[in-house]
Amino acid sequence: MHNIGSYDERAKNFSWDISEKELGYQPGDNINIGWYCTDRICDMGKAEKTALIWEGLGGKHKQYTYNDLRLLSNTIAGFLTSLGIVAEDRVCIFLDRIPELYIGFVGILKTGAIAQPLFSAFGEESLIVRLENAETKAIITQKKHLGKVRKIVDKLPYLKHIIVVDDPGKAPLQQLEIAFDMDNAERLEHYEVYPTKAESPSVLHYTSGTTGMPKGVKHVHYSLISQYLTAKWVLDLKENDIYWCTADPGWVTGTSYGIISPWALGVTQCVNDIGFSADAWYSFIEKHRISVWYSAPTAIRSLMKAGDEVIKKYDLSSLRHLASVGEPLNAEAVIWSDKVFGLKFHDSYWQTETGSIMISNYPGMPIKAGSMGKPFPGVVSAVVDPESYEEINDTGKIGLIAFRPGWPAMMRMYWNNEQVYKAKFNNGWYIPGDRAYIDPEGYFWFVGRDDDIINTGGHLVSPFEVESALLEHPAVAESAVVSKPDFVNMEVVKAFVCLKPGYEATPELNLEIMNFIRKKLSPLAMPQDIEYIPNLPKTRSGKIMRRMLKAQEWGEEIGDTSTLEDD
Ligand code: 6R9
Repeated sequence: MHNIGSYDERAKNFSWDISEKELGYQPGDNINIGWYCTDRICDMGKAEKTALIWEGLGGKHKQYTYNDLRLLSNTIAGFLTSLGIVAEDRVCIFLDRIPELYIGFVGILKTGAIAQPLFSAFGEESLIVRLENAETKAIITQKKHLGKVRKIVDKLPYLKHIIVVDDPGKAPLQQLEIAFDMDNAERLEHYEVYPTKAESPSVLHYTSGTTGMPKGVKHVHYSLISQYLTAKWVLDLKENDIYWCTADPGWVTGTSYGIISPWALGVTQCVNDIGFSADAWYSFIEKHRISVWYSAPTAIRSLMKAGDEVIKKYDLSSLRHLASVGEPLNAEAVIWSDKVFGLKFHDSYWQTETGSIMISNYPGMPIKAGSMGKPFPGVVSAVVDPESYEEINDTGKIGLIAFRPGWPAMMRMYWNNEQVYKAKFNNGWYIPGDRAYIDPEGYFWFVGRDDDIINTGGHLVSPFEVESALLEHPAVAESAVVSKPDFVNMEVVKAFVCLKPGYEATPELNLEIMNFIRKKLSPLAMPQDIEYIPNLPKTRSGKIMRRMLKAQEWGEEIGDTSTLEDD
């Protein structure tokens, strides 16, 4: 039997009390995610159960029990406290997917500080805007990323500590830097977990905006109530599961469902830091007998591309439930997974801002391939008119997805940006910025984003950030950045560039600009294609018509061009 039982029954009689009761939480109690993920599981008699199985390149392997998690997160928390980190300080984690990332996250939460995970492939520019905005006090990183941090440290007056988790060896530590060796540090049996309450801040994730700089999405410890129950009902996690979430904790899926919920449920989870290849992934599943797998459409399409033959080399019979998030999951991918694994990927839809799964296909509920499924029980959702924000009652009519605020994991604020936060609400709805329609049976079908943000391989990239970075290149006079179609990543970044006088569009310049963005921002933000044009299409008021360039890339109707500048 699935954890959710019957979706229809659950949806009829829902209250978040179900989750609060299972977690032994009562309104007004202390609630600390770090404690829930470690001490509580040990108190429940699972201290010796495996919490984390980790694999790195070159056959590296580490394994930790829940008691190890408890002690090591205490040790990290104690270390941070000894440095003077106090509640609500922002502590950034800038690490590859190594155990210190996962256990460090929990340790930070135990101190009452706010965990700020950043994707380790970020370049200096991506890093600086996020650290500056959050006024981050400490950053936990590793030797290979220290160079990027050192380059920007002088520009960050709030930064007081740079914690290096793999001893920097030859390079002597510089100002603010301090080494911390988790596996060999003295294990702290007792650490007084900070008495955070429901509304105490927990995690700060940065997400790309359409026009401005990235926004810090502030979550609170009470988010656990949503994350726990959605993981239980959507991912169907059970006592004996071996779970693999393929997302990086630099993004919200990797924390909500790659750290918090599996550990709060006391499940064994596997993590690897070995990159992608079909063989490596299938062999990981086979070796660890993974039963529940939460992944993303880009990964699924890459596996489809690798073909069906490779699957036959592996015993994947341990798999019992598959789910996906981050971008549209094509019907073909669902049909393919059913054919090759005998299991359908269950799509789920949510955002950094929502903190937990909002719309999903549930175990036991019939799947319509290509649909995102139905709202999580208790979540009031609709499709609304983009002008009036009134609910659209005609099935099949496209509008904006809307949620009635009130679920526990909802963001509480954009860091230092109340104005943009407020603009996300209208007529009593929270508006995520995506378009969809609802069919007669209540299934949601994703249509597209309602803004210019590029979703490449499930990662959001702001055209504004890429355009700003391009402007810093000496050859670039002006640019417009849009998405272009791609089989695996669904969308990739394409830049239209106007060069300054004296520069010529050569293959060398092309590579140089691509590398410039890769280093400054990240490999995700790097344009896969640059087209040089003499002028950008603009409106009469001078706004770049990205819409037109994008339509051209996607082979769509260009639409109304009456506001275009006459040439
Ligand atoms: C969890 C996460 C959120 C945006 C979201 C939407 C897109 C997410 C989707 C999906 C189609 C799905 N998105 N899930 N689009 N089908 N199942 O991905 O958070 O990084 O904030 O991205 O991703 O556009 O608004 P985040």
